[in-house]
Amino acid sequence: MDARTLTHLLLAKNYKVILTFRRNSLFEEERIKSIFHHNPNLYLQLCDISCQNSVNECIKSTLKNHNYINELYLLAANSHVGDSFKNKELAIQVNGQSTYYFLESLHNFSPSTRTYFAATSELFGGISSGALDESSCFHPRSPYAIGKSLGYNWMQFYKDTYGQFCSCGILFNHSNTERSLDFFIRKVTNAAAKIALGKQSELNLGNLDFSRDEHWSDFGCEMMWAMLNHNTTPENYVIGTGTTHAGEEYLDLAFGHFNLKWRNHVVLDKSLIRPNEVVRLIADSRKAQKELGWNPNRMSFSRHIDLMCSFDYQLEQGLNPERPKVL
Ligand code: G4F
Repeated sequence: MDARTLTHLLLAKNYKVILTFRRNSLFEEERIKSIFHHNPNLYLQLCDISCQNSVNECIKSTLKNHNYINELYLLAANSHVGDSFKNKELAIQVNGQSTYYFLESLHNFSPSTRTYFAATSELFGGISSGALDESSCFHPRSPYAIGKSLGYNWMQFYKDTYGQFCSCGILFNHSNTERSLDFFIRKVTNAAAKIALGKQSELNLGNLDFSRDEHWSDFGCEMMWAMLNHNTTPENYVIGTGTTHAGEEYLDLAFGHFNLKWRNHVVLDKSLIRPNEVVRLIADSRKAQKELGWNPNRMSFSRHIDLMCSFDYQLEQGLNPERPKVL
């Protein structure tokens, strides 16, 4: 989701964007290029981020073909927290150790490249009260978050030791219509749309006793760019709205959009409950507000859910909705 959203944003700024992709049995290039309407500034580069040799080759061939890499955004991850409990070592490799491969390669071949790493509020592990800022303690509760904490520490290491420009965005939950269907918010908006259309009657969910601080992804991606472009000092920033929403509030708004009652449709599925859970997340983003111009109140949560519900309703009708253009 973030790579797609950020690519839209960078292409609109006339950047030349090189997207890495992993080889698999399907031929992916055409599909990826068509998402961006075959923009001539978009290039694709094969890379398996779990393999040091592949990352090295990727950096070297990008430098050979394009001469320089001004900015590198490390967004690729196994981003499903629940899934990481089943694939623990992969979560460490992909979400953490891959950061070392890129930073070491840049150290050797392109030390002036500015690097962004997608850190996450999952690092904090959640708290019962109060808001979390850049100085709050980390308490990772999943293999996903343990991997991300490794990546975060590699960023600090290359910044402190070699003076590389390394900036971490500690983004709280974020989503837009490019969120995949296995994340709570999109699973809920999409299911509500399908139920409204009579295409589905039940929705299986796990734990509802959580709350999250959720922003529209396009706004968070603007901050990723700002972190690498605002001044000469690399810093880490918390990005969130400062308000938190309970699981049931997501359901109330999404089902309410279609005049439905979620209690008539939601079924508890124990297999979706995680072995350990981040219960409550809320951001203190004052540093980003002051230094990057982050506006935590740019979109209300109800509008956020409405936009996703409207998109999913059109999608489930077989239409081809455009991603919402929001200001
Ligand atoms: O939508 P989720 O899977 O997102 P989660 O775990 O908060 O992580 C997201 O945000 C992080 C930033 O804070 C990112 F780092 C991460 O990559 C990802 O984008 O789950 C949200 C909540 C959880 O408490 C989960 O237990 O929803 C609960 N939940 C209940 N039923 C479910 C389901 N989550 C999912 N994915 N699917 C369910 O059926």
